[in-house]
Amino acid sequence: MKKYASDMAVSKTRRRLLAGAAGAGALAAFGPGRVLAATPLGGSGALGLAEIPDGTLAEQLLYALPGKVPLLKKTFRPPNFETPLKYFQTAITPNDAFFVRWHLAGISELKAKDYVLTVGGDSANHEVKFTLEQLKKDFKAAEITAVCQCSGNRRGLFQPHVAGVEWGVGAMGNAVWRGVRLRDLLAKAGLKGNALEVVLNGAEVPPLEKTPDFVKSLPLDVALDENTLVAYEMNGKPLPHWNGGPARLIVPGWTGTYWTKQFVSAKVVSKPEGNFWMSAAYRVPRGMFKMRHFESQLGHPNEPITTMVVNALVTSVQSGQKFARGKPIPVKGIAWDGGAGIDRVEVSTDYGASWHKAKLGKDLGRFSFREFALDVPTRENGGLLVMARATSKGGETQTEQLVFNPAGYHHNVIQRIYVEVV
Ligand SMILES: Nc1nc2c(c(=O)[nH]1)N[C@H]1C(S)=C(S)[C@@H](COP(=O)(O)O)O[C@H]1N2
Ligand SMILES: [Mo]
Repeated sequence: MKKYASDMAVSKTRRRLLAGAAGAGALAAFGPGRVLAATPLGGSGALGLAEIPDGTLAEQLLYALPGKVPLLKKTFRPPNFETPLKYFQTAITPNDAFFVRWHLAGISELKAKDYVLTVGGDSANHEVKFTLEQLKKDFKAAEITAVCQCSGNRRGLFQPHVAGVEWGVGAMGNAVWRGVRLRDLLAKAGLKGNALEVVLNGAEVPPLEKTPDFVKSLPLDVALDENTLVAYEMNGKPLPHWNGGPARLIVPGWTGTYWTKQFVSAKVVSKPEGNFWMSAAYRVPRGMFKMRHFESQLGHPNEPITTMVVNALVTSVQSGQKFARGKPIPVKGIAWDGGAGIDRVEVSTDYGASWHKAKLGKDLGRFSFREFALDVPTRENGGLLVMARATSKGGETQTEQLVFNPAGYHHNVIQRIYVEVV
């Protein structure tokens, strides 16, 4: 079994951090005490989750990139911008509100007329090149509704705190993507029998020589999956520059890191891709999460993050909000997972003692956000803890306690929103 130098370092940090996590887990346990410590509306509550540490939000401001509505600024260089909660009130996220995540500051200004995707590699029979025009004209178009979610969505909620972009709940979005199947392009190149992975690269180049280029890889079967697309349209419009225009990869069910933007190079290879972004970054302790395993990239003690875990976001109720007694509280939101589809969302207002099934919205496919709604009664004055819990058709459900990992991935703890009935 393959061993990475970086695994050793992660292992040491992990032991230290896990020791801390035990304490934090106890703090985050069910109970009004913890919940009452929530910041008032307008602070962390404005994001719909009471537990985002204030430090995370102190430097946060709304900023409009060209072509975008004001988004929550995380960093300018590289551009990392999060979608505000209100844009998740519907299942499809508008293009101009869709989150933006880049690793390197030097984003290419690549125009549609100059776009060329090269498909080759040592396990391809030959190298082929496609312009945007050719992708649109020479191949059958395919369309899919799918969630793009950063592995580190909700990292800002981790306790203890971990390093990285301190995302709240909006490092995700759901769109209708249109493009061509990657497998149709790979077929033009021809695959050799020893093909193992497909290595993906975008147009940007690292600003400093010491920063490794952002390169990812996928298992061959995922690259060949009928749902893996090279998309040039998002919600019926040309793909926005910030979201990877002229064309990007869509890997439904898999976390955003594999969704290469300004996708210009696919190399079919016979050996596991070993660059920093595969061997050191985007990895989780091995076996910690139930997800698809990336067989050729397994290591000790960690493995790559792959498919998303089941999750839900309440969009109609915020911590600290007051509701009039006698009128029901409309609990609405969205749920999603790594591709099994959503089986049910249940709501509790009694600290998890009883759960009530919400009504699910229109089914837009197993990779899409699914809306849910339930009116909960307000019989007496006082505090209510609103929780919503999604379960996938694969039988997976959200966790009550944080599954701590040092990179801050896969946060799918059931939200606890404390409201008051007056
Ligand atoms: N070329 C390129 N593609 C990229 C990235 C990047 O830094 N460069 N970041 C990835 C990550 S980690 C995520 S979460 C998604 C974010 O997509 P978005 O900016 O359209 O929201 O793009 C992915 N594709
Ligand atoms: Mo990401």
